[in-house]
Amino acid sequence: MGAPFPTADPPAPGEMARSVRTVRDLVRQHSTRFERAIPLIASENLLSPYAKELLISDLHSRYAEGLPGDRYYEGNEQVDQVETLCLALAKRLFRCSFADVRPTSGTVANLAVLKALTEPGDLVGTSRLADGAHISSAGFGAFGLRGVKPVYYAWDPERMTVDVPRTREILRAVRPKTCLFGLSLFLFPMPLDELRPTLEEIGARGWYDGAHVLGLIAGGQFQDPLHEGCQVLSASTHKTLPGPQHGILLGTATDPELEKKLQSGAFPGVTSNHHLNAMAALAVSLAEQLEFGRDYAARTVENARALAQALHDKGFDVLAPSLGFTRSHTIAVRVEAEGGGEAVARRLADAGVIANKNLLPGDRSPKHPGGVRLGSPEVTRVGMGPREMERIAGLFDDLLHRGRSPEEVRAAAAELKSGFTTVRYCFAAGEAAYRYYDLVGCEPA
Ligand code: DSN
Repeated sequence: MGAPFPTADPPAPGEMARSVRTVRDLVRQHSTRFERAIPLIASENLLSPYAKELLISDLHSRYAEGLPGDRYYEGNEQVDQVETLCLALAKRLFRCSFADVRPTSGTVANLAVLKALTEPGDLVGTSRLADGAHISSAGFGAFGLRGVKPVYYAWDPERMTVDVPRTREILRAVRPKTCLFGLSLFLFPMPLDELRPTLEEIGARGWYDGAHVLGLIAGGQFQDPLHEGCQVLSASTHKTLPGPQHGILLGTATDPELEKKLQSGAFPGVTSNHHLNAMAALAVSLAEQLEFGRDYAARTVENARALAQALHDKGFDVLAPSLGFTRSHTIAVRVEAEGGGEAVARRLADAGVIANKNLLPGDRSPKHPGGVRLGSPEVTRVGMGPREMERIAGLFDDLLHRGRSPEEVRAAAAELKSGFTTVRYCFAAGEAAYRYYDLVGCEPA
């Protein structure tokens, strides 16, 4: 008897094994490529070995809707203890009284906040995408899903942050109930202290999307929004905080009603299960950050500034030179003279340097970004320092100014990277030469 309902055509002999092998081969090729590359995507990082191991644990197969001690499923005793520890570590690391580790990504965390703080039709203060905001703020992103309307802050392109006097005028005129601060091209702190009196005056809540700078906040290298007037901090947990791909909500103790709303925003609002394997990996990452995060964050910022300076010295148009280029993990380079953001990012990738094209303030068309965004989290994580940042700037110079071929530069990038394939600033560091890029497992028959 055939299947009672329609099914796909049966696979050809060997089709399954070919598919499995193809996927494994492609992932191997990807891993090898990254092992030999200089990874400069500002939003990426490497997991520690102990955290990574938990991603393939049995937790991956389980459900635990609800909160510790109040679940909809049985069998969650150990999960409850892991989550309780994860929450305690998060509160300790960020010196705050509220945490929720159930959002499964930064965008999901933002949706949970939108559900908690806003109603459809509300006005919400934010930055423009062209000024570096995350796509959550866009009509085609989380803002649009919740049906809220953005009220854009004025931008100061010289200081690469919000223009305070003009933004005060906008906020007083429009009076949004919620104001979101935070960027994906996040070079300098937001002027929270300066805008706080205006937010109080108009009765708006401060909300900070700290995805990019979460590890820098934890490590005391960037502004601390929960102690500068924001009631809620949402973030992903895998950028400057080198944890698993997951999300988090953090808050202050000022409003128990708000905390309840954030919790129900997370579940059942925008998640069902919360990816328990990633949540456990996050607990390990938070514990490692309490130990190593201060040093790692300081080295990350130091490397970003060193890379910016070295590129500037080689004639690249790195933004904000008079301000020291950056106070975060990210730098922005205008590359119109080198062919524009898209062409340059592609040429870099061909040469083993992974970055992304990026819109910069003043770009005339969103389809033709004038810059590239570069980040130091991952190169710092594998132990590189200012000397290696100079060598990386040399790769840019060789490829984009001196006419070296992508093959030559790719070989030089691989040579540089070959000394840096061990993840640092984590529990296993020093215990074993852990090669992050290795894959384990047997071949399919
Ligand atoms: N897409 C990420 C970034 O690269 O900034 C943010 O989610």
